[in-house]
Amino acid sequence: MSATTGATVYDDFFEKTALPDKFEEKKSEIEKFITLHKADNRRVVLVTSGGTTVPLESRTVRFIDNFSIGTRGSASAEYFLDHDYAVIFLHRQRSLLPFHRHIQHNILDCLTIMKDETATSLLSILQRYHDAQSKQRLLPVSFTSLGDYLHMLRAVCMLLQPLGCQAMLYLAAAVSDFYIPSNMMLSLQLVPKMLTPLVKDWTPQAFVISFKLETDKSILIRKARKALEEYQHKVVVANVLDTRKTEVVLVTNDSEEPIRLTQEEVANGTEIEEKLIQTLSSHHSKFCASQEQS
Ligand code: 9Z3
Repeated sequence: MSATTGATVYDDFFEKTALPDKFEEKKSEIEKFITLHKADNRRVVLVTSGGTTVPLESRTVRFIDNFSIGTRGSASAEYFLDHDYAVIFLHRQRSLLPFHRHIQHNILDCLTIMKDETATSLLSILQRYHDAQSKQRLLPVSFTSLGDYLHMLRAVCMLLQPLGCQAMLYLAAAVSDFYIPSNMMLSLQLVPKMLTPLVKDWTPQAFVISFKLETDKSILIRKARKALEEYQHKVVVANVLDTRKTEVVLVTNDSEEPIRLTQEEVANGTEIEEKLIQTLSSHHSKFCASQEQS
């Protein structure tokens, strides 16, 4: 039982949920990655991306899924790399991957494009990809089910602890609210809100950013503020389903900062994640500076 949260619901969930395949191997790979970048005093961000599944039976043929294909997470990971972060990319298996996303679904079009001037942009993506690979800055780790996701999330958070404020958590995955505790009975249960132990116990010193997704704009900021109050983390990125690619609001304890793409930026293919990550990276620097002073 956790001394800080005093709550067993979290432990209960983990006890009832099987460990992901190759859990120990994945953990030791992540630990090596973190140690490597800690030695260079580099900031490390955990980006979560894509949707979790909730299996309806033990040999999973049928499951509950959600819409997210991981555009937000995979694009954000690229911009974090541009800002010199090392990135642990915890993503839903077969969802979009950083760099690969530019060609993943249209390889034939891309090969055709290679013949004209648009090839320049693909070459720059290739260059950034090789850079990330050769400097070992990007570690993809996959999950499928809600249980796998939460086990991996907890494990990565614990491993990030030695980095203190140099660690950032960027929780963009679309996480199911419900799970099915037993295969005998198809009853849905509320998933415990893991941000509580995450902020209090798993990575108390890290810079934690969560996302709030709504379909109704009029309640968005209120809900984001409620999450900040409840979990006591640093930033909520609030977004509405239909406009998430052109507008988000960064909500902190004492500010509300809209980030938007202009029509011109939309037309020239700028991604909102470019502006978002630039802003968050500077918030993170200020946070670390304030921690080091105190
Ligand atoms: C988000 O709000 C992400 O921005 C999206 C990205 C999932 C909308 P895509 O993959 O979509 O680019 O298509 N993620 C968080 C969603 C979520 O589950 N939020 C919970 C909530 O709103 C809190 S953890 O209550």
